[in-house]
Amino acid sequence: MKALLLIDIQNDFMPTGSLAVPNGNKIVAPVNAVQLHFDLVIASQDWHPASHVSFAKNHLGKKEFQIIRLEGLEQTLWPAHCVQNTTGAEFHPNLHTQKVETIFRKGTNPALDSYSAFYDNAHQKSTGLAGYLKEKGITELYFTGLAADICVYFSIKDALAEGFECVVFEDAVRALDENTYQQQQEELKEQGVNYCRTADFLK
Ligand code: VGL
Ligand code: ZN
Repeated sequence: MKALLLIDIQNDFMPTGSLAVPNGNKIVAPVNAVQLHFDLVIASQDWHPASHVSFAKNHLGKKEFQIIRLEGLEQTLWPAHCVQNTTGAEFHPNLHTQKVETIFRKGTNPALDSYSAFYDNAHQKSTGLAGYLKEKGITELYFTGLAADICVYFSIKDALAEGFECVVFEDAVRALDENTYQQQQEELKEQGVNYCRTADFLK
C-alpha cells in the first residue's frame, strides 16, 4: 500500500515567506492533483517555539545561514520560521487538506532541530510516523513538499532506513539550493529512490 507525504508545505517556505524556497508555491497545484489518487495522505508541519535553537536571532553575534556546532551536530542558523500558531506556520492557503488524515509536527523541542518528519536531527526521538505508516500496512511512500534538499531529503533518508520504498514527485518538490538537490538526487537514486512527474503518475 502506498501513502502520499506532504512535507512542510507552509507559508514561510513560500517565495513571500521568511525562509523562502524559490518557486515553492509552484508545487501546490501538482500536490493537490495527486492527492485524490491516494488512500492515505499525511502532512508534516515544521512547528517551532519562538525560542528555537535553529533561529539565528536566538544566538548573540551569529548571522543567518551561518553553520554552528550544536551537541556534536552541524546546525545551520535560519531566519525565524514556522513559529507555532503564526501565519508563517500555516499550510499554503490553496493546499487542499481535506484528504490529510494526520499531521505530524516536528521541531517543537526548543533545543534540537528536526528536518525529517520521522526523527529529530540527533535521532533521539521519533515523531511516531514510521510506526503509524507500518501499522496501516504502508510500504511505499510518495514524497512532495519543501524544501527538497532539507526536510524532504532527510525524511527520505529516514524512510529508506525504515525499509519504505520511496518515490519523489519531482515537480512537487523545490529546493533551497539547486546544486545540493542535484547531488542528493544522484545519491538517493543509487539507494533505490525513484523520481516521477505527477503528470506521468496521473496518466
Ligand atoms: C526546513 C530548514 C529549517 C524544511 C525546516 O522544511 O526544509 N528547512 N527548517
Ligand atoms: Zn525549521
